[in-house]
Amino acid sequence: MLTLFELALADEDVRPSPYCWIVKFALLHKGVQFETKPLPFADKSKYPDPEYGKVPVLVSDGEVVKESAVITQWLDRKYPQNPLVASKAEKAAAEFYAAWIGSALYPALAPMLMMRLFSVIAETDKPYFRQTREGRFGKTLEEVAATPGVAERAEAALAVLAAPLANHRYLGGSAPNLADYIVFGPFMWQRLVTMTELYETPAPVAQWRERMLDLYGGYARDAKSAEAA
Ligand SMILES: N[C@@H](CCC(=O)N[C@@H](CS)C(=O)NCC(=O)O)C(=O)O
Repeated sequence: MLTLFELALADEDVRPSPYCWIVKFALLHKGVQFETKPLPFADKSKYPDPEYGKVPVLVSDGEVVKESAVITQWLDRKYPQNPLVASKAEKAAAEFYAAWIGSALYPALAPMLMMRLFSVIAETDKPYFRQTREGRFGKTLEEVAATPGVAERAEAALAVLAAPLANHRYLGGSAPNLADYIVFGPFMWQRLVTMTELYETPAPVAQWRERMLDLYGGYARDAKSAEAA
């Protein structure tokens, strides 16, 4: 059995970590059985590798595999059927999208989501969350939430994503591949923190989002959101 460790909010059934969503989709793509286990943000002693202190971590028969990109490569080696990336070109495209979400999408989404996320994490995690995130941003969570122009920034980023999605059902072409799962991570992060529409989504992106929610028996659509908690 494969065990995926992921972060949980105050309601342990709410699991929005975007990098964990990449791995969940990769596991579903492979069709392998897996279980998920919740972890708190702050208490690293509960982590399979406390020193690493991050998720996703996948444990397989005592083997501990860390970091989403390493895990997806490990999955393609261990389960060669139905590759997540079928060629070097697909791998290069996935790497491009990973960099794009980091430079274009997260900087726009994070200010919109940080305070909302803070309000739905466990009380015991709040001091740790505030300290680490404020250290990362170099300002208070309240100041981060007041960042101007983030909806416009998200819309500009999604206009780029709409270009391939206007011509293809998935970033992987006619079927989803790792690029889709990487880009969908931030969308799940947002969806499980808030269902509120925070910006205008171009039609090709909105339609792709619905297709992603429907994959694998509606696995992502059925995921519990903090607003339902
Ligand atoms: N580059 C890593 C990023 C992992 C990461 O940032 N994980 C976050 C959750 S999405 C985390 O573990 N945070 C723990 C913390 O904030 O202490 C990957 O791709 O796996």
